[in-house]
Amino acid sequence: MKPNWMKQNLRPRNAMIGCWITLASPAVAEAIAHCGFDWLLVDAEHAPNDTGDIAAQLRAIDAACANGASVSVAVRVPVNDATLVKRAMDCGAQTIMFPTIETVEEAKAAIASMRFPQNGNGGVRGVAGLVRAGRYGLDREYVGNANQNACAVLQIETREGLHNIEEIAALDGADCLFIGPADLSASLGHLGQADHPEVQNAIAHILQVCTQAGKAAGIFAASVEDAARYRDIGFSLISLHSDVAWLTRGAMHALTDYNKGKQ
Ligand code: 3PY
Ligand code: MG
Repeated sequence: MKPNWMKQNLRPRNAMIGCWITLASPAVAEAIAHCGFDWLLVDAEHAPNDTGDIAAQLRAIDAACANGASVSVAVRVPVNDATLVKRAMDCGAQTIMFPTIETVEEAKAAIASMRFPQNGNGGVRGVAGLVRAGRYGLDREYVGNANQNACAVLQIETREGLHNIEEIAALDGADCLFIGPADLSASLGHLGQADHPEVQNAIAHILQVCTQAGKAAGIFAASVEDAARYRDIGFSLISLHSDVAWLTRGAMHALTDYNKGKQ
């Protein structure tokens, strides 16, 4: 398996621009993989993706990469669960995003679920080499290299996560803390108001804690303007919205232009 580009490049202030893949469609994943983003997120939290769907989208993105694209992939599991992490990693995911990490114990469990037990690392990932990630057993080095390629992106998106942020950021193996603005706003009592000053202060605080801990911070951006602002203040992993947003916005934009021409 190739080294994990995202892990190798995750560091404070090194912005990588990405896109959420939510449409549960290998063709859409493949098409967006050709668009020039640095990374993509195959979402199994809110999108209707089971393990087989994740595998199909990873295959499609790999096909794009074999055909000229260059993009790294993360998979968001629906919940912090070692079995789901194992299955996504066996399919080929090297970077896992965990929703709603609230305590240091949850963060430790997430990190452990990504690692094969080795040298007392606390890893609990079940071992299989005969899986897609290990080229069905033909990659003899897969099992030995998998731990060093494992990249944990932990979502901080609740009041409790915010409260425990220093401890979580200090953990070895917490490669990136990623803000979910929608859930964070709701948890802070401001549903649908990511621009609320309390939410924006929380975002600034998380970024500052990450920077002090030498960790990369990430965030989902709802617009190009937000994404550029997050890049300029030092976020590393930025998602420029999603496949579905670009599809619907593009369609509406084209239709508006067409209708203007009729007047
Ligand atoms: C959130 O905003 O809550 C996310 O998880 C990312 O969109
Ligand atoms: Mg969320």
